[in-house]
Amino acid sequence: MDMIDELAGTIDEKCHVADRPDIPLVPSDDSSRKNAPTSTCLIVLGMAGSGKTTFVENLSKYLTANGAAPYIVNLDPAVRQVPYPVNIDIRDTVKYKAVMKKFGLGPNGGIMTSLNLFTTKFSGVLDLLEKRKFEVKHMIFDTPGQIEVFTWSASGSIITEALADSFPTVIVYVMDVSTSTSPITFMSNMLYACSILYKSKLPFIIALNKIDMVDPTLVMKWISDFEAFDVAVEKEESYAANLSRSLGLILDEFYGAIRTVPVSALTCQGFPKFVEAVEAATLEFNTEYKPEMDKMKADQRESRKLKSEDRFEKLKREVLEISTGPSSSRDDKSRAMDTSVSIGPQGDSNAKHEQRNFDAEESGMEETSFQRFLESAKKAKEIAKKPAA
Ligand SMILES: Nc1nc2c(ncn2[C@@H]2O[C@H](COP(=O)(O)OP(=O)(O)O)[C@@H](O)[C@H]2O)c(=O)[nH]1
Ligand SMILES: [Mg+2]
Repeated sequence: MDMIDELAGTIDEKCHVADRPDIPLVPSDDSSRKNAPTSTCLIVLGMAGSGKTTFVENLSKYLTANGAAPYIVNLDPAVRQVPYPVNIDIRDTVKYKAVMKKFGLGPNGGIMTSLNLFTTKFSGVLDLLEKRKFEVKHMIFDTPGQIEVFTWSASGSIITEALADSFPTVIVYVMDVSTSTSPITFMSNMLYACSILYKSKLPFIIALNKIDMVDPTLVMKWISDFEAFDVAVEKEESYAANLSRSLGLILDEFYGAIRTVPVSALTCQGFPKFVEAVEAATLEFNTEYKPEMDKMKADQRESRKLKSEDRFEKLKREVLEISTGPSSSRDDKSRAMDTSVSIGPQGDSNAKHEQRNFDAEESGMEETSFQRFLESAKKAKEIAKKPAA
């Protein structure tokens, strides 16, 4: 048993999800529910201290007060106290301090490794979510304080993709408005948001947080009007200001692909607008993202099939070259092709064997080129689309 299995073993014993008893459970295979809308997953991301946990806490209170208690998953292994009624808590599965000790890691490595370990058990989480998908309208995922642990790790991508494969999934980027009032920090925040949008390729909402502290009018203006941002950045005298100005022009396209909602996670100000934005993003997922993903998958299967046929033809021609020699005339080759059976069972099985090798090599390349294709197609779609902010 290796170290991960050993840890995962202990995980299962301790990991019993605190499934909230107040949400009634109706079997998801109930035929009357087949076409009912399922829960929307909200993955809450943002810089450390931007207010993710406070946002999840008060959004949960707000939704509960409006008759739709959400299902909440805490993915932050290092949080001391979870201030909301959590349904699945990573801390029940992985003990972050034990992981640090066992692997000799610092705090960030401990958080990252704990999330990786949890991800190895994520199919269990999906099973639990599946059972609840008709019972709750929103499934909310609070993520680790350090944003990069989720956004730039394999486990973050695996979790995001697994959720988007099963449920409408929306990224909620909590952005602290008080750290965005200078054009340069605003631009850094926006670049980060943009990188997450292009990486996740999912409907995206910016929750512009802490508006009880700082008036968001200026930042909202910069998002909707490049000229206003340009005027602000002109007052700055630095290389970063020049860079920000150029980036501002480029990111103008990106702003069209996102919804920005000013909120206060502390006072619940802006939450009704936020819930509306979630509804619009869910619709966008169902009508645009999902069909596109399904089409991409079908195209991928078709392209694999065509490539495979093409390769087989190529292989046949090569076998022919060998059997008839390079100087043979076209007719000779065709004849030899007709009698290819006469090459014998040995030749035939070699051909199949070679094709299998070829297939194995090529499928890796196809995977990469498909990813590239997917990204550029999605990017074009997102840039083209300009929903109202
Ligand atoms: N004034 C104000 N403070 C907030 C708001 N949201 C979060 N905070 C504070 O910001 C700090 C960090 O919040 P937390 O939710 O832990 O951030 P996280 O690291 O992103 O989870 C805490 O002191 C919160 O009380 C808000 O809307 N307004
Ligand atoms: Mg937090």
